[in-house]
Amino acid sequence: MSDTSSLSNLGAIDAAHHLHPFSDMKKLNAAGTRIIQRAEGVHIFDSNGKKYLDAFAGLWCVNIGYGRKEMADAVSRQMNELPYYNSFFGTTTPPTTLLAQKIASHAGGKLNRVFFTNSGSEASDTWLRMARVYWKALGKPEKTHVIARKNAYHGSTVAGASLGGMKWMHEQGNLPIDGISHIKQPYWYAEGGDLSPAEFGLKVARELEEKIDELGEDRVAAFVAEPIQGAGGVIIPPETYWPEIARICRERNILLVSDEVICGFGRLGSWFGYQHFGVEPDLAPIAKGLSSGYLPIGGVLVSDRVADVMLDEVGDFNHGFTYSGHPVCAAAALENIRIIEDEGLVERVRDDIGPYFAKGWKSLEDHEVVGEAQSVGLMGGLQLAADKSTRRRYAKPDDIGTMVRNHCLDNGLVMRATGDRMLASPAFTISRSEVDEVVEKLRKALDHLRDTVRE
Ligand code: PXG
Repeated sequence: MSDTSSLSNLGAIDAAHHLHPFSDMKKLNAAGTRIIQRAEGVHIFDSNGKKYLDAFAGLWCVNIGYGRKEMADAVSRQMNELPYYNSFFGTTTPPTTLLAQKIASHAGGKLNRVFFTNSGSEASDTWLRMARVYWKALGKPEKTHVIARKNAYHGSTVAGASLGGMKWMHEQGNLPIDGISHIKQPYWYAEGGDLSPAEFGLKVARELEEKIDELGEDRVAAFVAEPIQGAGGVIIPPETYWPEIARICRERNILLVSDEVICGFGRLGSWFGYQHFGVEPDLAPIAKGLSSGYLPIGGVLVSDRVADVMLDEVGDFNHGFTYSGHPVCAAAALENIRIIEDEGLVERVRDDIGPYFAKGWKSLEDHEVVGEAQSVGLMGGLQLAADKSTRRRYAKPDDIGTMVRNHCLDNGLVMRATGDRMLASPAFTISRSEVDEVVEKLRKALDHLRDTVRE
């Protein structure tokens, strides 16, 4: 579809036939949809030929950048050799098995096995069932409850959206399903009050302990959290948070589940987010960066603790998808990981471009409308504030964030806004001058906010 004339009525066709995810279709159809036609490196181009620097890597996923010919070649080779075969009835395919081994080689510790899915949402459904099956096999059929966090995102299937802590998602479709509770998120800026970040981190972690006491330890199967909450606004927990969570899970004998869908495969400058925070989960859903979004694939990393019980006690796990471990998607993921390894991209994020990004991002904290600007690796969250001296927030956070985001878009920069937080997660291949451009364009949008909104 490189002939732009053939795209001239795509907008009308889209309005007539295409229902977009997470969208108000009436409003979108009235405004008109943006058609993204091609991409290269960190840039995307729309059907009018307008170029944008994509500081969001698609949707937190195109970590090796766009336009990698090696990826197209690897996929094409696999399609020609074996486009599909399942792994249900005692079979597998070479890329599927080799990918499981490759992922385990980076997972470290006792995370030695992978169950494949097509997405992060399916990974949520998968680990939830697996955790319950695990406890039942150990003679604890009552240990089914999961504790998750408010404002978390774990997907959009019935289980994924229930595990997630987004109220506005629960309101549609009678969610959450039974057996899921949500505790506070470690969002110090908005909810920390007079506590120091370190004190607040401990306090919210200990809500887990309180919730376990309330429910009864023998009823709680697992706790799930993103190492850094992504869609919820890049909520970076205080340093005290994760070690305390790990202690509680260990002492109370509940499974720790680290949702690695965004943080996995290098975004924080470590192969997995739990490694950055120095904890080891029992289960870890993955997706996105596993294939850098070139093809859909996800999965669940399974520790020996759980796998041993599944193998020795459970027998059949009655769960799986037609495309679990799809060979072409697995070939894409293998090639993606080869690129990350060969180009040292995890190390680049940790030692080079991550620190460079952090410096530029942090420099925005001097701006009048910025409360704080934090990042880990190439994941940045910037808090907008009406009054930074008191941490007072704007009255209409969604409008404010959208205004900044739209200003960026008009100037050729793709960012994401969650309420009054601006989020960045660029490709690991972004250059220093491209990082400078992100910071400069975002600063201009912040100026625009300062000059237009007076509260
Ligand atoms: N867990 C996490 C932490 C995620 O970020 C999922 C699970 C679900 O993955 P799938 O592949 O089923 O989408 C996600 C997905 C946003 C946005 O606007 C974020 C996601 C998906 C869609 C939009 O930030 N994350």
